[in-house]
Amino acid sequence: MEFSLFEKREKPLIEAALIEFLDKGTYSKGTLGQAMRYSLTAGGKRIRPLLLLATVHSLGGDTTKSYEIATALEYIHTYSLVHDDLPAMDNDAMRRGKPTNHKVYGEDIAILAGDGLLTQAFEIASLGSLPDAKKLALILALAKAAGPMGMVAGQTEDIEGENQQVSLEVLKAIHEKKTGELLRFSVYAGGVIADAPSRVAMLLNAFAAHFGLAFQILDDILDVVGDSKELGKKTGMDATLNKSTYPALLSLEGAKAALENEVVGARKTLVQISEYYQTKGGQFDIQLLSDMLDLLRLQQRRE
Ligand code: GRG
Repeated sequence: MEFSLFEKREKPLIEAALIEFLDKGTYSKGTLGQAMRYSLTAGGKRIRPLLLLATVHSLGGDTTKSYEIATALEYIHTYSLVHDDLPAMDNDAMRRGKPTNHKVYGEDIAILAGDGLLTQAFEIASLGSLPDAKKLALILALAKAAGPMGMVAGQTEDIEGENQQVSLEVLKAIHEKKTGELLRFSVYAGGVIADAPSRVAMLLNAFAAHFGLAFQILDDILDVVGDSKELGKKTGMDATLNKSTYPALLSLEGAKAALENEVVGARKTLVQISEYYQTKGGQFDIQLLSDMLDLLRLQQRRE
């Protein structure tokens, strides 16, 4: 299936699920609920839930049982952006083309809205009709991916790396945690929901690692060459904060080559998954995830 068709079908369902769970919260009508809703509905690309659902679909799994965990994932991603934009962190005024949460609701409520999104994510992840053993495995993996061994650790290392040149190896390790872990979880969760055999789960993990790195390199490239209106946020922030990035360490051309390298690596793992199913029997729809990779590659060529 083409990703563009899949996205057309799934994105409205994701948007509906994001709001449905928010509306179930007793606090949803007050300022806290409004602040949570503001960032949830500010128009994100929904890459992580789409990647999760695309993984489930490509393995022939049931996407209808996946919305709780996909929603929980987007809640956590949204919280991370709200907190990342705070004055104590990146101090951003615009996100997704709109004023950041703290610019509208104040720092105190923005911090609490992030806390609310993070906590409610785990409540949502515990709902739905997946077997309890799968839910438990997913909740554990999500906590690890988002927590002090994953995204929070990456954000800490990123902050500590400001105003100093870090090596490419260190930069990669930061990215793997800060951005990579949630993307890796998206693909992992898809494999769990669709009962991927262990060999496929291993290959999916390799695919996700390449995808995550490609995604972050693209973000670094777009911060240099992207259009701030199109991106919905200020560009050039990495240079302002004196951050080590792929373009800073490798030059723009070097960063583009590194992105291409990750895309090629990711595609190889998809081919290996396809070959596995050809020999063992079973279907794998390679196009969906392959199309998502192409989107990463095309974005950096737009300028
Ligand atoms: C505050 C604990 C804590 C963590 C924040 C992910 C993160 C950690 C900060 C975001 C910083 C950043 C801009 C990273 C680059 C990659 C990235 C996560 C971009 C934003 O994700 P998209 O492109 O955003 O999926 P949308 O708006 O489409 O949801």
